[in-house]
Amino acid sequence: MMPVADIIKEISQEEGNQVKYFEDLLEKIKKLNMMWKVLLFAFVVTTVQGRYENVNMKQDWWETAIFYQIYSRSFMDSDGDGVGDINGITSRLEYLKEIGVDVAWLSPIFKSPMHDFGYDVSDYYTIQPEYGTMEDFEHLLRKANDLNIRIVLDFVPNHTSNESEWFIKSSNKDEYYNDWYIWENGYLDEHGRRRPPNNWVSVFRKSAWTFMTNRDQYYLHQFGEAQPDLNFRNPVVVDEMKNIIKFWLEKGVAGMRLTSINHLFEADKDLYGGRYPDEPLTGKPGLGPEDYGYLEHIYTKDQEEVYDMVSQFRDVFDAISIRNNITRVMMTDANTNIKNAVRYYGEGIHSGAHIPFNLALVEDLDRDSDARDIKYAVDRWLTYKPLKKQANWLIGNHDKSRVASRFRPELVDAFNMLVLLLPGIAITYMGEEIGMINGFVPWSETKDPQACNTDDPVNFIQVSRDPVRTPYQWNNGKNGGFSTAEKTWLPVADGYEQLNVANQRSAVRSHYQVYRTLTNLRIRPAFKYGRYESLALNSDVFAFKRWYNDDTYVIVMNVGKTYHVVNLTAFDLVFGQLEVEASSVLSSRSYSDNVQANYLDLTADEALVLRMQI
Ligand SMILES: *[C@@H]1O[C@H](CO)[C@@H](O)[C@H](O)[C@H]1NC(C)=O
Ligand SMILES: *[C@@H]1O[C@H](CO)[C@@H](O)[C@H](O)[C@H]1NC(C)=O
Ligand SMILES: CC(=O)N[C@H]1CO[C@H](CO)[C@@H](O)[C@@H]1O
Repeated sequence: MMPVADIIKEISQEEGNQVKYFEDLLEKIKKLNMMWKVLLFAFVVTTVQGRYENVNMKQDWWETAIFYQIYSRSFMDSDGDGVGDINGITSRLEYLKEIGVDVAWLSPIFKSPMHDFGYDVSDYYTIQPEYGTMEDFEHLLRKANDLNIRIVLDFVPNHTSNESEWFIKSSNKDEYYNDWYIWENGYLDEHGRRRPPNNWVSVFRKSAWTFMTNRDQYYLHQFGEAQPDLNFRNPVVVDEMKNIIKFWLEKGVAGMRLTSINHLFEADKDLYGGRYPDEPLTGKPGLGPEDYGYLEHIYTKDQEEVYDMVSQFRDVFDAISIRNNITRVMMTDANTNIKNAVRYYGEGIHSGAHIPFNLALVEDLDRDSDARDIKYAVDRWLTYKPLKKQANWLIGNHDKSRVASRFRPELVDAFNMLVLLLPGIAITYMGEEIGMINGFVPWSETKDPQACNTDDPVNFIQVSRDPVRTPYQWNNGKNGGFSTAEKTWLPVADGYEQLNVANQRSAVRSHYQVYRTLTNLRIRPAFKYGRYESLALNSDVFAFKRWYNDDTYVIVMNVGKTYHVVNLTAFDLVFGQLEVEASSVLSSRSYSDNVQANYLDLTADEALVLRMQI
């Protein structure tokens, strides 16, 4: 048995932050007699707590930051052409500061013919002229820096635009660019007609292969026809992608988000006799050979090579972070299953992204989800996530129906509480802080290629992403204050006269006010470093606890449509009175009201942030 004095000495000398080390010690202490046990236990716990503080205080800038996604085309138009632009964003940076955002992440601003609104890049080193110039962008960076807001850029590595010089040269068999894309001959059917190489379907519907007459070959495009896939098995392409990352990081952006990362590679055709294999059918009812869901995407998504590529990209971020003595964050976006999703954190010899997007709240929840589904979605992600990595939360983006429309407007505050108060990084899609709703964009004005590709003036609405991209609603003036143009690129959503920032800013209770309260709360240690525990108190009421030392909060939300009385003492160490820190807009409770832990009545849709009184 280890002498007590030695144990104390060892604890005192321990320099690192290995909590495991203390756990081992606690094991040893268990074997001592009772009195020593009690004394030593108290000593170890106090010391460990101190160490936790030290460890936690070392958080890097991004680890609990709030990221705000700006759909660049729709945020603010400075020159009256009906399209959002960079100077428009610059002019609204104070607003981001006001609501407590740390990072503005911009949807693509690179030169693009806009077939997919910037997700089809024709030149990665140039700003889209419609959005401004490089000088405008540098001005944005300077002003953001003055306000201590960081800028992150979207980067689309999977494909370029079909109007990029690289693609045009490749389609002309230019020697250097010849192998930059995926070119195939296709085959002749029994009638002697030229057919695509296989059955692969684009994410936006229809064959993933398009014929180019000048090259007399098909090119692969996993997304739209205007988005030819780059060939990541060509090392020259990989080098160029790294150069692009370096270029923007050196210019001073705080990070980049790599989109659709799991599409970078297709199966290696050499392993299949030189021909890309057909993908098997899913057998899902109601789908035809032109629908993306018709096939099981085992050869076009989530290929093993992707994880090594991510690791190579991360090395570029790390090299520049070290050189500039500040972390440049790598974010990745992959729509995939949870086991693949968490692989983007890195594993074994492969380093991963700082922030691999967590789509759980977006993909796993819908209008029918109840408190148990929310708990399950949150806890499931936390369970799969590597223990020591930071979680991240988002509930919407430029591809997904808005919270107010996907769930209901009354739940906007509850979902903002989730995103902002769960442990880790929070990501808000612009407009969610004021509870914007999907706009209505008729077929005649539809722009989204995913919707246009349906060729269906009735059902296009089910896949159209235009409704979540309508202009930001600043005030009740012309075009919601977004633009002075006669016509904006997408119509402003109905109801902007009431639902806008100016109105909500002057109201005593509004989504905007709740959002600001939440971003202020986030600064407290319980939310920055604190631990997390959750309960579905019944099928309608979800609650979670965050605490740090003695400071304990309970966030409780009734996502059902009926009144409930709940007992929060179901949580360990929650009792007595709690004080209201924040409440959803329609709640009758306001700041500093008291509630009883063992008897809390909640109206439908009511959501509260409560702090335990001691
Ligand atoms: C690029 O693709 C779009 C959409 O299919 C098409 O309209 C356009 O003509 C193409 N441009 C070139 C240069 O091939
Ligand atoms: C790097 O930055 C940190 C603060 O972020 C500072 O304390 C340190 O001195 C810097 N190191 C160098 C070499 O500039
Ligand atoms: C969430 C996200 O970034 N979605 C984008 C993925 O990539 C396609 C094609 O580039 C875009 O259309 C999506 O908007």
